[in-house]
Amino acid sequence: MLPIQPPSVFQRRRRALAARLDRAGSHGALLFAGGATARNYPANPWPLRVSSHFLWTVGASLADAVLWLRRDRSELFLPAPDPDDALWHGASPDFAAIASACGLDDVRPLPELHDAILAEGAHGIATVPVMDPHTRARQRAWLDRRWPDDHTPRIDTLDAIDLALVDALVSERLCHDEAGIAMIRRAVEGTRAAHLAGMAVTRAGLREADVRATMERELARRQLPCAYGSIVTVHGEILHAREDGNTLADGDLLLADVGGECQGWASDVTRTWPVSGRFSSTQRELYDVVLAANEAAIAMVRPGVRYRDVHLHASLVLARGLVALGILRGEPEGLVERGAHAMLFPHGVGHLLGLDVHDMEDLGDRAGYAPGRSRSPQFGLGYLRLDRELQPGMVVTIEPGLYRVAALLDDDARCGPFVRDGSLDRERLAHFADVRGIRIEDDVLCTPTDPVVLTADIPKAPDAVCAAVGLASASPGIVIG
Ligand SMILES: [Mn+2]
Repeated sequence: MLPIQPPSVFQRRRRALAARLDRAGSHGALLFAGGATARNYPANPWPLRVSSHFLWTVGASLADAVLWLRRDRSELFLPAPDPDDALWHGASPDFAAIASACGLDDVRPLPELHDAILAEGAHGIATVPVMDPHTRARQRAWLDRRWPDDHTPRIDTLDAIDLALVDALVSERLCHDEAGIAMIRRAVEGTRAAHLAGMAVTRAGLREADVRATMERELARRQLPCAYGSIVTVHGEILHAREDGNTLADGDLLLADVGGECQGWASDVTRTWPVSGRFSSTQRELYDVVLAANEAAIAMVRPGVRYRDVHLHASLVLARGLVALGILRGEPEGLVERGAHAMLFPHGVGHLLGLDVHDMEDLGDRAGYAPGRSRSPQFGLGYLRLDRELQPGMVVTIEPGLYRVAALLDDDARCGPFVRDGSLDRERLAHFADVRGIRIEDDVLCTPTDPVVLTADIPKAPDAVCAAVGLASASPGIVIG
């Protein structure tokens, strides 16, 4: 698959990355695309998803390709096509067409790269470990790296030369260029259609899988793969619910966390809506609390604001709402400081979004956390994936939620102290039994001035959500899968 954006986009990125490598004293880098993993036999692979570092610099999705990036030259190396490929997969990619679409100096057969590495010596060439085990084994062998082969190496144990490449990639990829933002917008367009279709088709008696199929259909017909495993569930309290066989009933809330990706650029959106098209009073009260936290956090997405403070402010707005409803007791500031809100909001308020849904999380916290910062030991805050000052061009998710997780509320070590000191009123919470989980997630672009909510057109105000639910049955002319 060749890039839909002009070659100048990738040439500019490669020049910027090469200049950083040069300043770090490295004379070149190999960026491996990675390959498809076989299921039970090689001709039946899992879908190919090449490395995001490769996509960022080359733009094309080419299995087992390797970019050799140097200051004055960008060469792509491709496996020699198997004679049977034309029979089963159609004509092999034309090297000249790839070179032209990606703005490369040359495209050459992969064996020539291996020979060149052997001739030049592997130690001066930087690389980043990829997830695909076959490619990682090749990286270790060709470049003589001593990474463990059973899991992603811890980033801070990489060789200095590789770490310089990691830091150069982080510096370049934290803030997106206009081309990258345009791609996220394209992904968001499809994701919006998916959420509107999901809301429209929802009615009691369907299964979760029916709604998921309707949503993913909107992505598929736009040729957008899912950026992550869709979550469409009446059990919103299961943070990464994967089962989707439950039948929808009036009185349920349906939580849908579904997003498409456009040539790798991701969107990540959650909406929660009532199956009947009407919130109960208890559902509406908690929905309004989550929405207030979502909006307050979005308003803070400005240059120089520390993302941890966005998380803490969202937590404070949630705590205030929960105190007003009698579920939490005490001063909201003190409750957040002690982490009491995490019994109901156990995760971080969001993360970096870009070419990966959790952008650059293959680099551990090297991307998400500013140098010198590390994860908090406190339950809840410790799940925060991003703790940097925001800058124009960054795209982050803002996704506060409220969940009644029985296993967490029954966990005496974590929750007991807050029940015993009266901070959490479990009897009052039980009054909200028709709420299992609510999350409202938007994708937000930091600009020099006001934040831009890329997902603003996907309904989230309660009336707008309710108006969108069930439209397909109300207007039989609308054809749903
Ligand atoms: Mn997310």
